[in-house]
Amino acid sequence: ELRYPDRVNCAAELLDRAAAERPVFHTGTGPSWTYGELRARVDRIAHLLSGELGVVPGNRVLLRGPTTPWLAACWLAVLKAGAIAVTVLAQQRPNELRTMCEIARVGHALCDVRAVDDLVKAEVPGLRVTTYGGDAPDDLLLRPAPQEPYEAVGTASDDVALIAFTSGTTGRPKGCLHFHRDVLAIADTFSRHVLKPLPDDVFAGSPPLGFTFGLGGLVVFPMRAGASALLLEQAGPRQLLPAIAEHRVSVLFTAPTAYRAMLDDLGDPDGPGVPDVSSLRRCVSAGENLPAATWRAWHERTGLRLINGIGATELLHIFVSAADEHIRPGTTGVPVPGWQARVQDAHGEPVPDGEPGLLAVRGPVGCRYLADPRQRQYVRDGWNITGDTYVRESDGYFRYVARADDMIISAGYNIAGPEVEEALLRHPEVVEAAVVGRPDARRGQVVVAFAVLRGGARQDAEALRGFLRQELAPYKCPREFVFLDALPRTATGKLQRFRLRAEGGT
Ligand code: 3SK
Repeated sequence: ELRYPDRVNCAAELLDRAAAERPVFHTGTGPSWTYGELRARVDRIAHLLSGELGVVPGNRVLLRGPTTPWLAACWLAVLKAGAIAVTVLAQQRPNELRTMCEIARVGHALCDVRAVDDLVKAEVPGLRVTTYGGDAPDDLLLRPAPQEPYEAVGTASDDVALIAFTSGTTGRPKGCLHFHRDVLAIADTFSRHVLKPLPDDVFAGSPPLGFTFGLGGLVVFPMRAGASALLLEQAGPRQLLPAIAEHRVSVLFTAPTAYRAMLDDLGDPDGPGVPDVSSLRRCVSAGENLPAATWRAWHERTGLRLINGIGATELLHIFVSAADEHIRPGTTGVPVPGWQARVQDAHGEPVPDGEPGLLAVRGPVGCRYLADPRQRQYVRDGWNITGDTYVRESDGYFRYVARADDMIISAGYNIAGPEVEEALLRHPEVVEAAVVGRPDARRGQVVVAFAVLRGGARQDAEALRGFLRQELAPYKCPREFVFLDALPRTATGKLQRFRLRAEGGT
């Protein structure tokens, strides 16, 4: 069991893990930061927060900006000063920002000057906005501040450190409260037991710091290990590949879609100008289902065993996964040490191995929605119900079936959309696929497939239909096909199936 002292400030813990001269953050453009430089910059910001900005412990401070060392420094300073970081995404629009500020009762904001317009447009009553990274005299980084070390506020281990928002794939955003000890717990469970990071590791990835997937992978995990991270403002597959080669990235965090896109760009290992990814030793895939075909293609091309995982903003990070030789393609893995998982029915009764049911987990971090009645659906009898349908195999491995609300019932058959998507992705011309059920008077629902094709491929629904008939039982085969340029996704990269359900088919 994980034990932390009654008083612990997770920011101070993370900042003190390495010698001053060790690197902590690299960027695509400027010089790297050392732990010593980061500590000094965090302390300056913490002095300003608790001095002239008037922030007191327990105040909620919104953080908004592209992924930069300064955003990470602001996050650490807010926590070190005993305040609560409210993390949002740079893509969120004024009305979304206003809602989140209202829910979290945010009084202050630290905002990258390049992202401030939408925050101003949000017109949040009483919000005091301080920008950083600009040239105005009142810019956070240009204000005179005490030079001496800042003594971290002695927060309790169960004081709230951050509020992370999730809207899932639809609906009013929910603010998830997480404690100082939770931040350490995600590093001491998933990172420690699955990633097993070393001080010389260089972490990188696509999720932004406003998404707890990125906060863990790019700040908490590397710093807990005294390692460093490459923080990229643009971190799509096209930017990641050259950055991996240039910065000798060794631990990578991204989603299955990005692994597929990178595979396309990696092409033939002996071809000319192929990016060098030989520095990679751990590659984490999460955010959505990882098809076995993607796992195999990555393994074949790089020799690396992709680490699959399921996480949630409600539970801060990943709770089911597997390491090294325990990884089994086509499954998510087993409960991460420190976590328990089971599959249960709608009444909370465990279902037998091999049968689908709802994934329920419990461990060192729990879901605590801020003033939201949906708490009662998420946490039942001490178990967190993630909303995913899973099967537990007889050997204890957990296999993803679908989001619970994405099961399709057509003419009495239960069809898991991801199974049909995996079959579509085996077609050489299909780059991305999504499958939904559309209401149908005769069958209840019919299966509709959405496909993004490789550039130049012919949109031929009959050919795809013929291919799928070889791969799937006839009742699972889509009745309709829709060809799109891209699939609709949330700001954190999750597929928005509700949008597809509203689309027309062919
Ligand atoms: O997939 C997610 O939603 C997630 C959330 C937080 C941390 C990690 C992950 C994968």
